[in-house]
Amino acid sequence: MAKLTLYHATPSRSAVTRWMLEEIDEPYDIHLLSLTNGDNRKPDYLTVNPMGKVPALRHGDVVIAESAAICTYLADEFPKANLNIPVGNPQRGVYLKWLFFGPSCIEPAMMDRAFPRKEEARRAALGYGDFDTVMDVVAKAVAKGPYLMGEQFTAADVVIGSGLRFGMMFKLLPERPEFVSYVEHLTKRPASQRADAKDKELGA
Ligand SMILES: N[C@@H](CCC(=O)N[C@@H](CS)C(=O)NCC(=O)O)C(=O)O
Repeated sequence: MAKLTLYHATPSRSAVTRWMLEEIDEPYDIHLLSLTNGDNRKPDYLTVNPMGKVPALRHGDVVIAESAAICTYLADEFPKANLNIPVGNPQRGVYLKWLFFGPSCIEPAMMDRAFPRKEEARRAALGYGDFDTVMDVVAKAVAKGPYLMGEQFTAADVVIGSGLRFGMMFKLLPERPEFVSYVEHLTKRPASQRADAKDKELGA
């Protein structure tokens, strides 16, 4: 089987993909980069991800960047883990919506709030609309539980759950009761706990 290597830094958004790798329960290697030392901007790594960002994942000859894309890829590539909604299942549309909602709505809404613009942008011009609507839509989706897709835990929970978890941890997102209980439930998963423990060890 083709080897999996995660280009990783801790703490960083790469934690999302480490959790996903633990969920699929396949062997993988870690290529650790120090963001503090600027390893992510060195020529060697720019050939892996010209954006100079972590994470990136190498699987055999293919290299994938962008945490949500990596989670989507792994879920489809390793269907035995039952973390995807396959092509042909009508629910895949909703599943993909949530996978894209993380990087295209939650993340920019959160970062625009953390680093406000000098001039207010028109709501219609922003892909996410406005912060409060994004929060309301996510709160409603996670309130039903236990997972975004109902009874099935999927890669979408890894992406959205991580976004909410780290957003609240860094005080960039409100600690809404729906977010808190959803994240608490997700972080009890053995794969999430393994990923945290391994990253803690790396960071020590
Ligand atoms: N959209 C990217 C964002 C990745 C990202 O911003 N990673 C940060 C770490 S949290 C990084 O590599 N920062 C180093 C830098 O930009 O110099 C993803 O979700 O994978």
